[in-house]
Amino acid sequence: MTEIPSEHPRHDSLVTRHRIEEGVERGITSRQGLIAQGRGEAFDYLLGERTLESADEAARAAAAHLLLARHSVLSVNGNVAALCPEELVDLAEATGADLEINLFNRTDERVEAIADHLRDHGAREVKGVRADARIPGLSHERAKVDADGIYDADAVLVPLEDGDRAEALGAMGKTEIVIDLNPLSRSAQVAAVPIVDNVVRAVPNVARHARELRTHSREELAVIVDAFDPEAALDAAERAIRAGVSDD
Ligand code: PTJ
Repeated sequence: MTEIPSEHPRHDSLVTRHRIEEGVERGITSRQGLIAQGRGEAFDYLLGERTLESADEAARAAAAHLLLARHSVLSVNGNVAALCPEELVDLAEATGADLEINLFNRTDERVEAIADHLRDHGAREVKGVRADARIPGLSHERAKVDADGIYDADAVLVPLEDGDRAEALGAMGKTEIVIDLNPLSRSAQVAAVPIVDNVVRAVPNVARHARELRTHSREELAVIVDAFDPEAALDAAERAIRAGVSDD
C-alpha cells in the first residue's frame, strides 16, 4: 500500500479507501463494496468526517441495548470486515455479542476468507458459516443465517447494507442497531437505533460506551434505551448534512 503521510488532510479517508481496495484483492470485500464505500465517503465528507453528538448518543443507546440483550449478534459483511476487523472483535468482547458473517454477495470462498480474517484479528468463534436457518420473507442470500446466531438473537447490529433485511429482522421482533452514513437509507430509517457515522469511528465508539456502561444496573441501561429517539437522531444528521452545521 502507498504510504500516506499522517499530516495529509484526508489521511483517514485515504487509509479507509486502501483497506477496502485490499479487501477486494484478498477476496473479503465484493467489488460492489467499492461502490458502497464511495457512497459512504460522500456522506462522510458532508458530515465533516466526524462523529456528531447525535451519533455519539446513538452509540451509547446501542451499547445499552447490546448489554441488555439476551443474545446479541454483530453482523459482518465484506466491507466492515475489511475496514475494522479488530474493532469488531473488541466490540464483541466488550458486549458479549456473537460475530456472524452475513453477505449479500455470498460465496463459500468469501465466507471462509472473512472468517479467517476475523480469526487472524483475534476472533474465537465466528458464526454464519453453517447458515442453517433463514430469515422469513427474504429471497436473497442475506436470508441465510445461523439458527443459534442471528436467527435466535434479540438484538442485532447491522453495519452498512441495503434495507430489506433490516425490515425483515424488525418483523421478527429483533432490536436492530444500524450503522450507516446515509440517514435516508432504508435500514437507518427502520432501525431502533440508527448510528449515522462511519463504521471505523462508530464500532470503537460503541465498544467504549459499552465498557463505561458495564457497571450500570439493568434499570439504568433501560433508562438510556427508553430516552433514545431514533427520529431525532436521523433529523439531526440530515440537518447537519444539508446545512453543513454542527448539531452540538
Ligand atoms: O459484503 P456483502 O456481499 O454483504 O455486500 C455489502 C455491500 C456494502 C456491498 C452491500 O450491502 C451494498 O451494496 O450496500 P449498499 O446498498 O451500497 O449500501 C451501503 C450503505 O452503507 C450506503 O447507505 C452507504 O452510505 C453506507 N456506507 C458505506 N460505507 C460506509 C457506510 N456507512 C458507514 N460507514 C462506512 N464506511
